[in-house]
Amino acid sequence: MHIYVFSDIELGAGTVTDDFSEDILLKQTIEELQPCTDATLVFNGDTFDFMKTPYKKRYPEHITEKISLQKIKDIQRAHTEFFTVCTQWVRKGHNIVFVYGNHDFDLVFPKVQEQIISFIGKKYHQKIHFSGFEWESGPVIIEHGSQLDNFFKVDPENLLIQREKFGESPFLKLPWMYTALYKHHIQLKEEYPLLEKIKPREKLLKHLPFNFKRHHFFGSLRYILYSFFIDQWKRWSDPLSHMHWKDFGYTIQKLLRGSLHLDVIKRAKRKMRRSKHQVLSIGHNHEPQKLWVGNKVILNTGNWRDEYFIEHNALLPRPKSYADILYESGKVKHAELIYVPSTLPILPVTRIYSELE
Ligand SMILES: [Mn+2]
Repeated sequence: MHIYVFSDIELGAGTVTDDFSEDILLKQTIEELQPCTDATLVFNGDTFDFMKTPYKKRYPEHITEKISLQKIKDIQRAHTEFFTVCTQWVRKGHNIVFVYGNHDFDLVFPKVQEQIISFIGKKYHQKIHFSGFEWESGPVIIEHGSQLDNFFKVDPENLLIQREKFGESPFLKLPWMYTALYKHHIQLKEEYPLLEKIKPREKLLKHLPFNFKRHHFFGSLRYILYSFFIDQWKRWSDPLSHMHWKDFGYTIQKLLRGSLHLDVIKRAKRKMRRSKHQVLSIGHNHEPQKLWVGNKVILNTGNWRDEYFIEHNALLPRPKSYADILYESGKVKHAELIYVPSTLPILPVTRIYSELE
């Protein structure tokens, strides 16, 4: 069995908050894959960026099936090549698996799944699978990684809730951090779409003016305090406003420490030590990495959205990456990360300053 894993593609609707633009590169990469045996292409979460896809130019919090269905249609219109290459792949007799991430557990809605199947080709429906938050095959286990992250973990058995007050349709039970990003940070993202694509964050911070940083630090602090001490009590009947004291603790701690990373590796290692699997593939934190845990391997497949690395006076487009895993009769033959150079142009570092103007 030959498995290819791509994570964090983040296909959006072609708006300013859509961070994916290398459609041709992704299509070519998938077209050029040469599986030895029967193969499965795994899209390991955040394939679709429902989070940053607006609905009627806004970002409604109570996300029903109707809203997610419209979003997936808008995403398809902006990224037809993705669906075309999926069709080519299943036509060859191979399989596709969609694993949920924190930007796309809208995939839980049956109509969203049906719509994706119909974009790829209804007659191939048996080749297209939606596996929830995990997928396993022989010695290989694949999950996005957000379930290992305190901020984005959700209860997979209770992804939907319903409250009369918000209409008859069930809506996604988003974790607090999701709503925070969705309500508070999306404005920042719309205003400064480039900043969030730049790594490492520590280096980016050196280029930002003190007043800008102070303004946004206090903005975030105010938002967290307001959410915890006032807003959730004011809107108690809305389950999405609830902020657990643990969330409060984590966010405050992270903000004060200036820690800007998503911690998933520690938990991934722990999970791997206990697991019967030989290979774990994750994504989520956008840091490609091959890591050994004893004789087992963790492959972090990085991401496919547009990201830059600050080096001297330039913003260098980061390479994309995917996992190539082969196993035969339960034994792993190889498990590698493959890097694909980005086709985006190098930007001068001054683009940071022009965005702030
Ligand atoms: Mn993620």
